[in-house]
Amino acid sequence: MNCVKVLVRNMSRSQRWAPLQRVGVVGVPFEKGQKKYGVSVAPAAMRSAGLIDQLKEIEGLDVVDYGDVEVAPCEEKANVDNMACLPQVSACNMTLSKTVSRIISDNRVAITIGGDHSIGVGTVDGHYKVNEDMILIWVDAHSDINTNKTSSSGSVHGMPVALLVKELADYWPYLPTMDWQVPKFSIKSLGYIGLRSVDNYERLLIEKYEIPAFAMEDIDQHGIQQSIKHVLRTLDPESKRPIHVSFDIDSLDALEAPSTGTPVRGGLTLREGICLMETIHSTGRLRAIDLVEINPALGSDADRRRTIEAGLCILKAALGFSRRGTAPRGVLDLPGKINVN
Ligand SMILES: [Mn+2]
Repeated sequence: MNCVKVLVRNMSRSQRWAPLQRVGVVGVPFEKGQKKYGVSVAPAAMRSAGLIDQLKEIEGLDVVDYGDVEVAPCEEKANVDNMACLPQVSACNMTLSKTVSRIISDNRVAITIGGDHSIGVGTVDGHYKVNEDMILIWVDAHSDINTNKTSSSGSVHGMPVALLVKELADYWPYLPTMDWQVPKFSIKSLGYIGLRSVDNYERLLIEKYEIPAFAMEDIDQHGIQQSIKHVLRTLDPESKRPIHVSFDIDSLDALEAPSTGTPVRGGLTLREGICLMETIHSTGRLRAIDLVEINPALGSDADRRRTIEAGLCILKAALGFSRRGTAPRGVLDLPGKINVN
């Protein structure tokens, strides 16, 4: 009796959560959330490395390219202490939020190619506006949850999580130009994977709010697959909420992805990154992926190629590419059909 019940429940769940085979890609050539030149070139570099065609090669995947978000020059000055280029960050994210909302409303997985990680404000804001029950998996060497008061750099790419969550709204001063973004997402729906460079105040917040955070030593202990499964179970015990993955390429070890602005050694191997994304794909509930902080201007040609290739592997793993290979559909039925004639 119990076995039958479990089987029926599992069947209905898998029917309900078959992976969405439709994706929309948007590029964000934006780099004002940090200080190094080059991360804005990543969408063009990813496209010329074959991003769209490689996604189209995944069996059954319907890919639409929504182009790049227009990043208008922003002359507006807004004086907020220790927060560089806030008006530019704000303007870009406002447009991006609308685009991500549109892609998800079109019943597609939103794939956003950054750009620096400040664009996570726009992608999560846009996703949340369509799916208020979404959970957020932040895959990163850093926790990106500083405010302008705790940041040592003043770069907004270290602050997007703190801007997004409602529980930290009171930690911020009034932010001119940011009125469009009202933080409603709850810190209780956030989990981390890959941490290994966390500031003191960031650690305080992770502990205060009991955020499921798997730093590299936790991944060493439990393995990547059990780590992500634990985070997903903690945030969503009933396995029913849409998933947003914000993937910073610096979560990978600097040997795997050297062309990035703030590399940290001792990170995820590419295989762990692939396994992580395959596990998330297998839930059928992935609805948005950000791939950020690839900087093709840093390092040698080989570094640049290796980093872009790693990014492509991560995206493909998230969208159903199988390392085992995929047999063409229907071919095994052919002999029977041929015999009819
Ligand atoms: Mn980041």
